[in-house]
Amino acid sequence: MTMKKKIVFATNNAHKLEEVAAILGDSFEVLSLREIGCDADIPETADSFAGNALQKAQYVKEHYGYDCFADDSGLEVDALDGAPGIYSARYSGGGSEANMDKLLHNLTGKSERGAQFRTVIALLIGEETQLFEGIVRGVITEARRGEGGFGYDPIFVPDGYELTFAELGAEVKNRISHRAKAVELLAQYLNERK
Ligand code: ITT
Repeated sequence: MTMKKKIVFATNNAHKLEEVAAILGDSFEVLSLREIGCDADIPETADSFAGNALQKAQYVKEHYGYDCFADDSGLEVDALDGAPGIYSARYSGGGSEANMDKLLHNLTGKSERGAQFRTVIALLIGEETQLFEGIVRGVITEARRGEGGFGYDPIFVPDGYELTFAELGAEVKNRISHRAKAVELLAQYLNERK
C-alpha cells in the first residue's frame, strides 16, 4: 500500500483549498491551516505574488514546522495597467461583490477588456524553496454571469470559451485555470521528488 503524502496548503480561502485538493488528486493529502491548528491571519505585505506566497508559506513553516505551500493570486486587467493584481482580495475594501462592482465600474465604456488570472505557488519542502506560476488569459464581461467559483469568476471569460468561470463550473475551471497550471507544475515536482 502506498501512503498518501501529506502537505499543508497555507490558505484561509476554502475555495482555493477545494480547487487545489481536486487538482492534486489522489496521491496527496492536502491539510488545511485549520487541520494543523493554525487560525492566524498570516501577513501578506510583499509587493509581488511570489513575495506574498513565500511570506505565507514561510510563516507556516516557521511557526508550525510543516512542509507546506501557499498560493498568492489575483486578476490583472490590461486596461487598468495590471490592477487589481496583488490587491485583488482587498480591491474595494469590501468582499467579492464590491470588488466586482468596482472593477466593472472602472471598465465602463472601455472596449479593451483583456485580463489574466495569475497564481504563484511557493513550496517549502525540506531545505528547498520552489516557485510555480500559472496564468490564464481571458476577457472581463460587462456584467456578472453564473453562480460557481469564487472571487472574480462571474466576470471572467477564459480565452477559447464563451462562458464565465462561474458558468463553466469546477470541472472545466480546474482543468484550465491559472491555479490548475501552477498546481500541475507543483504536482509534477512533488512526484519526481519522491
Ligand atoms: P489566502 O491568502 O488565505 O490564500 P485570499 O483569498 O486572501 O486567501 P489572495 O491573497 O491570493 O487569497 O487573493 C486572491 C484574490 O484574487 C481572491 O480573494 C480573489 O478575489 C482573486 N482570485 C484569485 N484566484 C481566483 C480565482 O480562481 N477565481 C476568482 N478570483 C480569484
